[in-house]
Amino acid sequence: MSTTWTAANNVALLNVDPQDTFCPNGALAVTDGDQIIPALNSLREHFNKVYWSQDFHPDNHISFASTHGAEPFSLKKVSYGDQVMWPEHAKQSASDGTGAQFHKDLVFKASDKIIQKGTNKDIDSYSAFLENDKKTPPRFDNGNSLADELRADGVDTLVITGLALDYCAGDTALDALSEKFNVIVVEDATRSITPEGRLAKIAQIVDAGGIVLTSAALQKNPQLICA
Ligand code: VGL
Ligand code: ZN
Repeated sequence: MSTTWTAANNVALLNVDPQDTFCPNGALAVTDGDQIIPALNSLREHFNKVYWSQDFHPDNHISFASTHGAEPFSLKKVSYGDQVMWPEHAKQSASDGTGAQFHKDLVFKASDKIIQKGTNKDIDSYSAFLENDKKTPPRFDNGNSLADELRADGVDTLVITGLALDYCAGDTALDALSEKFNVIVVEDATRSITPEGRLAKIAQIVDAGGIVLTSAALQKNPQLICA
């Protein structure tokens, strides 16, 4: 058994929204959200290809309760369905707990790629593959969607972590499966907004063909993603 391994070149690590705004003291704090940071830093040592998504909202975003004078966490009908009214979070214009910056302890490398989402004022985007209208993909500056970019980079398998599993990390995993990527979610490298939401999302991911395991299980079975 090897103690050190590197994921094959068709496998990428995708860290979804590990941002201050979703950590304790953030505007949309996920319980213990910051506790995933060491796991993300350890995991990345095993990957040549690392992708990130960043929730990145303009002021007066459609998902903000304040935009509509609505009660936070209520539901509002919008053109693409029911939209949760979130507290202002992940704002491009801020750098406090309502800002969009990544957690400061995360390790980034020059070769990492970041896809920003939720940049359209009128459509929220939980998934890094498709906005909540389930039609429009967030795009890199080169015009590629995340699926386009991954395919161009020779990636067909994603190891997914991040915040929150019941919303953005989970919806990203489900859309990755729809796009025919193989998906492994590292359970303990995620946290969730609600426990019920977490269980429901895990069931959906497994149902759709995804694998959900712990980082300990992955460390013991690196052949799952090694050449
Ligand atoms: C998220 C709600 C609103 C997330 C983002 O990253 O899970 N959740 N915006
Ligand atoms: Zn958001």
